[in-house]
Amino acid sequence: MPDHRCRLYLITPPRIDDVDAFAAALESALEGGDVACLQIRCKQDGVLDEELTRAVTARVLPICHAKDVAVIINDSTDLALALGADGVHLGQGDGSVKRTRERLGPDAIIGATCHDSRHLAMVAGEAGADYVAFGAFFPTETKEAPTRADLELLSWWQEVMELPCVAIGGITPVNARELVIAGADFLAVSSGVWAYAEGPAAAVQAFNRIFDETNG
Ligand code: 3NM
Repeated sequence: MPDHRCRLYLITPPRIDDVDAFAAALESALEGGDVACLQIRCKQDGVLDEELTRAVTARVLPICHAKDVAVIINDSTDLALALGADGVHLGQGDGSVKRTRERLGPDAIIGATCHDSRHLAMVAGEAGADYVAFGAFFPTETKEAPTRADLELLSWWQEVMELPCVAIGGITPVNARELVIAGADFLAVSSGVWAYAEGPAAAVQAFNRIFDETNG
């Protein structure tokens, strides 16, 4: 059992056609229970949609900040700076953690995608990342995930490292429990919340119930 409570790390849906409708869905989701942060991930065929990122971020920042939910921009330090977000999530090709820290300052949240690699995660940690993300744990249609990560990686990281780890990829309330027990500090979820049959608020509630039950 983990000795601290796992938290939900929301990721925007793979498509946002209507920013206001998404804002309403987000407000509903945040009524469902605790959410640590929202990652704004607006990509079309793997390419960052800058205009949509700007529109979504401007719309959701006040909603998130009213609920103490941090806003993290996927891939772009420039946009994180320009939009006044709380941090950035870096893919392996999105620039170095060290340089990003210099640009964003000590208080910004900087996360790093580390796939299934202990080595990449240790490098990111050394460079000053605030969290490392491992995945994909389960099949996902949200992204063409290049690697599959396993529970043993989470357990090892939790045992050896202080730095928080985020589990990502295909996570739903049905498969979340084993990740929490293995040692994930955060579960990063997109479709497991937005496509949940009973709606996003019920999904957030279901995840939080699991976090309560597995909190050692
Ligand atoms: N990164 P869903 S998997 C954005 O493996 C992302 O690095 C992944 O969305 C990785 O919760 C993934 O819908 C998709 O599977 C997450």
